[in-house]
Amino acid sequence: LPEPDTLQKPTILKGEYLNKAKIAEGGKKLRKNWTSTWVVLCSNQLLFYKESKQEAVANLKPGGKPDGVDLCGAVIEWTTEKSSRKNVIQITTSNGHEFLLQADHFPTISKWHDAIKKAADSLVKR
Ligand code: I3P
Repeated sequence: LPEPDTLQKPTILKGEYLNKAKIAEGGKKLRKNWTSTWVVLCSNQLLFYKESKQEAVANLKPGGKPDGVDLCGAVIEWTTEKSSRKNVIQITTSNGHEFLLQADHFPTISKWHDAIKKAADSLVKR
């Protein structure tokens, strides 16, 4: 299967299923809808796929185009206020999109928190 263009950027953290909810778009609040998504971290963006590459291959279809989040200027923080769930991080992009990412397994989400924060911070310092 051909690689989507976005996957040719250096991958920092390989795919993993996380729970995701987009809660605001351009500063406007959205109705929360948690879905499981395959998350891939590249140098300057976070990609959300419907399913992992293995599953796409197994289902004999291309992986599909991911949704991308530009991490330049994004703020990543733990939140206990935006959800009743445990282990939730919030990503606020420079254009006012807000996402929540969550995993029941704390070390899993903690690893993503640190990696996304590091990626975003490195983009700011340039
Ligand atoms: C939402 C749903 C979410 C919940 C959210 C509810 O209801 O139960 O799971 O978020 O809480 O509004 P609905 O399905 O009717 O839209 P959490 O699981 O993150 O708590 P919220 O309104 O406090 O964000």
